[in-house]
Amino acid sequence: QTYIFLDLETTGLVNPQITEFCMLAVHANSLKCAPANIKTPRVTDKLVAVVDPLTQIQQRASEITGLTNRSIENNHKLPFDSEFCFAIKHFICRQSGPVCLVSHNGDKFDFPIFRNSIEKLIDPSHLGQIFCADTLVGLKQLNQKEKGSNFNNQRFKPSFKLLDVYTRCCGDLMFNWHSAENDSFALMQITMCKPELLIWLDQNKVLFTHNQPMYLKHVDEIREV
Ligand code: DCM
Ligand code: MG
Ligand code: MG
Repeated sequence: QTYIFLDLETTGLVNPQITEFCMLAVHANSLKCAPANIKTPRVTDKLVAVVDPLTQIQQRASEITGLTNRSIENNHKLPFDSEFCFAIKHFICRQSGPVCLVSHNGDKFDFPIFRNSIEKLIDPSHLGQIFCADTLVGLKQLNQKEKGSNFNNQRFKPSFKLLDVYTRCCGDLMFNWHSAENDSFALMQITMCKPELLIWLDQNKVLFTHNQPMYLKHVDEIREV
């Protein structure tokens, strides 16, 4: 019934801690029945917050996200604490269920990091029965299918970076990415422009608790794009 587009900014790729959190909730009625020219559903709920990671943000992460330890401290942002966890829980509970979290590279990055952060504070099952699905996996599978049916396309390897997918699907350039809200919003627009991706999400969602928490994996395993 409700898709929650989730994006996290973090301290980096190794032992990542959340620096910015965004959930953008849209009801299936708004996503599926939108007229072709409307890419922004009027009725959306958002939960966006900068959180203090309580650890050093890697330089590269600061460069791309614009978030530094100093700016977070100067603005007196609080850590990912149990109050914030309850805010998330209540945000999810306000949505008409069943709810599916949707994230780009979610299986390897956002879902396990999110799970890791909440698990320290509450039992993840307290979020209710929520599902999750990874658009990166979906778009790659759909691309394989299309390739299979078109011999001329078989050697073309498209990029699956969020901004490249956005340009391909929405026919527009994406600005200011690596902001959790902008990335979530772009992902929502991609999903609206690609009905077959929505069908894929519905057919391939798994329970959120199915994901393992993070991890200390090698960077190559986390980041494919
Ligand atoms: N990240 C990074 N270096 C990159 C890409 C990403 O350290 N080259 C980290 C910092 C970002 C986080 O991953 O905050 C999430 O990336 P994205 O903005 O693509 O969601
Ligand atoms: Mg992301
Ligand atoms: Mg992002």
